[in-house]
Amino acid sequence: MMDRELLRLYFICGSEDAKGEPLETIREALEGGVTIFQLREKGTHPLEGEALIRFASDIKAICKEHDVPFIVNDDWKLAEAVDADGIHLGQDDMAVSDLPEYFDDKIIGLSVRDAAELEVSSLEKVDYVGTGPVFTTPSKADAGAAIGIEGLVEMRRLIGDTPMVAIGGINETNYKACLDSGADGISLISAIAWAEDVKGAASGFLDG
Ligand code: TZP
Ligand code: MG
Repeated sequence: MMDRELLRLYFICGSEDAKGEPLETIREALEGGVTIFQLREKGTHPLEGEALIRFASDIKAICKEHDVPFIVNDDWKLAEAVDADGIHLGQDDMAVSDLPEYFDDKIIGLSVRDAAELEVSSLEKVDYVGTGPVFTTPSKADAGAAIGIEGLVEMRRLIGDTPMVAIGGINETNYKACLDSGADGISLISAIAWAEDVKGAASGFLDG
């Protein structure tokens, strides 16, 4: 099982989730105290091929400078190519059990929104669960209905001790409720990526 404290402030970002230069946004967020980072390359013109590998390698180097684990969303080949610290899979991605051996000693995250998804998920090799969207999110069109704080509490009850990070619509007014309701940490895109002051926004989420 992973160190659950690493989940405390989980920043997710892709090349389109930034006002300016994405690598600069990521650097500022890490300077603000982000504890784990995920590259989630979605959007209208996602980077591909060599450009994506270069972007991922640059992020990995920034994460390394800050001693922050670097996780790749969905794409195990990219994760392996850049020697990432882990992978995050959703319910519609490949099965955790089909991941190659490379991931045996890496961090494996799985999105599980509710009891029904938990029922069809094996957590055997899973290091942490991402649960949500807790609130309405501007960052994922197909995220489905918000599960609310009640949904988070219910997931904690169902998964026992498994490390869990809350995701979806988390901001400065609601993050403490997530931490008080069974989440080991909070996972955010917009409240950090689109903040006027990225570093200040990130560090603010470490209060309390
Ligand atoms: N999965 C569920 S909600 C979400 C993902 C990737 C998006 C979270 O972004 P934001 O902007 O923090 O709501
Ligand atoms: Mg996915």
